[in-house]
Amino acid sequence: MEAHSNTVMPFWFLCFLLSFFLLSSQIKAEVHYHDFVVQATPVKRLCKTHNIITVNGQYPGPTLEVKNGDTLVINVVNRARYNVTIHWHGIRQMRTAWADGPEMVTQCPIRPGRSYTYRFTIEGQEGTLWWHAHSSWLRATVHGALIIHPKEKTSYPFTKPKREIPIILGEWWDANPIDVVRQATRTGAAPNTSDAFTINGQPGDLYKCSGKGTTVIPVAAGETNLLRIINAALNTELFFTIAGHKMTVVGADASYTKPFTTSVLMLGPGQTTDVLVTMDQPVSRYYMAARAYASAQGVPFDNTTTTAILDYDCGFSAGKSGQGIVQPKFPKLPAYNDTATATAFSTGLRSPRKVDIPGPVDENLFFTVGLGLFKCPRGKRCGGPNGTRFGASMNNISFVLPANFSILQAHHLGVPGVFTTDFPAQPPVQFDYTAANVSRSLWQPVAATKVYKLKYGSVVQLVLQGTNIFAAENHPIHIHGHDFYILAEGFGNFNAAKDAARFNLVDPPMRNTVGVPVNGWAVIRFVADNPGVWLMHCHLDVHITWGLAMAFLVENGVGMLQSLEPPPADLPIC
Ligand SMILES: *[C@@H]1O[C@H](CO)[C@@H](O)[C@H](O)[C@H]1NC(C)=O
Ligand SMILES: *[C@@H]1O[C@H](CO)[C@@H](O)[C@H](O)[C@H]1NC(C)=O
Ligand SMILES: *[C@@H]1O[C@H](CO)[C@@H](O)[C@H](O)[C@H]1NC(C)=O
Ligand SMILES: *[C@@H]1O[C@H](CO)[C@@H](O)[C@H](O)[C@H]1NC(C)=O
Ligand SMILES: *[C@@H]1O[C@H](CO)[C@@H](O)[C@H](O)[C@H]1NC(C)=O
Ligand SMILES: *[C@@H]1O[C@H](CO)[C@@H](O)[C@H](O)[C@H]1NC(C)=O
Ligand SMILES: *[C@@H]1O[C@H](CO)[C@@H](O)[C@H](O)[C@H]1NC(C)=O
Ligand SMILES: *[C@@H]1O[C@H](CO)[C@@H](O)[C@H](O)[C@H]1NC(C)=O
Ligand SMILES: [Cu+2]
Repeated sequence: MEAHSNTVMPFWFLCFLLSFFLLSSQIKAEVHYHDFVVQATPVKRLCKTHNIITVNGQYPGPTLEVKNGDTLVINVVNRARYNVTIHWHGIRQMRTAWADGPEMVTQCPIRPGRSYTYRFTIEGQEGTLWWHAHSSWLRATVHGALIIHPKEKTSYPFTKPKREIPIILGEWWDANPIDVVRQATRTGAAPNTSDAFTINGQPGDLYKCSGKGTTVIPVAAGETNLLRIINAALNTELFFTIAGHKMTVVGADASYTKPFTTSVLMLGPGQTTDVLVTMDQPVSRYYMAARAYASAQGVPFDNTTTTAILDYDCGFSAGKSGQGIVQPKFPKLPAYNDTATATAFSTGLRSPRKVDIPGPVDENLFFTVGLGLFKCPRGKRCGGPNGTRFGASMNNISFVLPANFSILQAHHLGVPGVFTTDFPAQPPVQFDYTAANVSRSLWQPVAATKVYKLKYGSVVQLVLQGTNIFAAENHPIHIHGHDFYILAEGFGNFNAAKDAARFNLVDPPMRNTVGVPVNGWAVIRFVADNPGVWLMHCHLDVHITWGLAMAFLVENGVGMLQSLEPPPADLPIC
């Protein structure tokens, strides 16, 4: 009897233990450790080899896959010859602003030969985000996907897709991008436009010397796949489409959306879109393609087209039956200036169900966003229009990064003289923002490091108003550390009396980057529930270089859980 029960008990117990572990492993939060070595890596594109800066020798960089609730610990080692920082785009970073990454805003750069460990937890986010360098123009090649799965893989609010495929749209210069921005900064002229766009690092069949490397995505007839599309391009908003296939949008910027079907997407740099695509076409090969949505008139842009191939039934393309390679079908792309299509896409996005809109509003803010021109400093020659140098601003303040302390550090340590807290809540001068003839006396902004202070928990409504100074353009405005609801968007000047009636207070989409329509406006609302310093900027790097940025300083609330954590011991200092 004794022997019998001895053999039965452990077996029974083992089963119990096993099922316990299986269950708990599905819900238990994990800690993911990674090493990111930033280094020069030879990469050949468009017939030429360049020593580009990569993470771990990969272009695009490694994909991070985590679950909601997990913690990431990423040791970034800088073996490149440039200063670098890494930003985890769209991650809320609750109380961990020290890990957000924008250079001189939340940290000093990681110098060559040094390292810094970013540590943060994913809290209540699911979907597609990405990471990228946030120092000079390094993000051109230093970027990768950051995919957040639900805690349990079965809990997507849509049928579980067969495959999940990251599609990273990039921008390539046949030059060192750092040289390109340095030249522009030196001369004051507009930087050179890029030479190619890429899909998962490859320009595709329409560029010289590129056909062999074209990205091929194997799929099988009948299955439904999830494409996680990221616009990692530096300076270009992109249309994206697939020959013969409709896309059902189910998420954007790691927030789920009410499913809607479209044949074309528009993503500004920084934005992501998750789409379901059913492989319901005859077995063959189909191009997916991306090219510019160039909303500014008379401004040069890269007018090339990147492609990748959706390949039904792996091996078909190799000509199994000896009939040779099938020429993929090519999709129809919108015209470069097709603002109607861009608008139809952005206004088609909705939250999946009725949302509890934060209110009442504590802070009613109105910020202009746009370009400007600076007079050339005495004794210099400038390469901008008529001998000026390009600038850009929010509420006429052209943002300048501090030199000796990050803003967050200066705030934390109480160092004076690094920034001021007088960023204006309203434009200092009211004018017809979108007129064709904005007076020249208004074109030159003021260079300064100003932040806007927000009380912990305050509800912020912000009107972002594009201007027609120099050139109107669709600006993808990104806020660090916060998601926001987009209540409305429109063209011309925002009119509070008239346009408040257009606010969607039922199911507005939630995003971290909003495309402010060309010569138009967008209204967003968010809760400042994350203490720290949070950069808000245009995600066209050429515009942030010119100063199209500001920062919110969110004060601590009550107690530890509403306060910024202490800085990590290895935080880089200047
Ligand atoms: C920018 O383009 C001009 C004209 O093509 C060229 O002379 C210059 O070298 C380019 N700059 C960089 C940094 O590649
Ligand atoms: C792209 O621009 C170049 C010159 O800027 C022009 O010659 C060419 O026709 C354009 N290509 C397309 C596809 O629009
Ligand atoms: C777009 O560009 C085309 C050709 O350059 C032009 O004919 C058309 O008027 C433009 N459309 C808009 C909406 O600007
Ligand atoms: C440059 O100067 C010319 C001649 O005065 C003027 O017509 C043009 O509008 C100016 N361009 C800009 C961008 O200021
Ligand atoms: C940074 O520190 C240096 C050396 O102390 C000083 O000369 C400089 O003025 C400081 N820069 C700023 C923007 O405060
Ligand atoms: C701009 O044009 C409008 C309409 O033509 C005119 O009423 C206004 O005075 C002009 N404004 C400036 C600053 O020239
Ligand atoms: C920006 O500020 C400068 C300096 O005060 C002023 O000349 C200019 O008119 C202002 N422009 C706007 C749009 O407020
Ligand atoms: C790199 O960062 C250090 C420390 O902040 C700074 O002193 C140096 O000027 C930076 N180098 C470049 C090239 O920006
Ligand atoms: Cu960003």
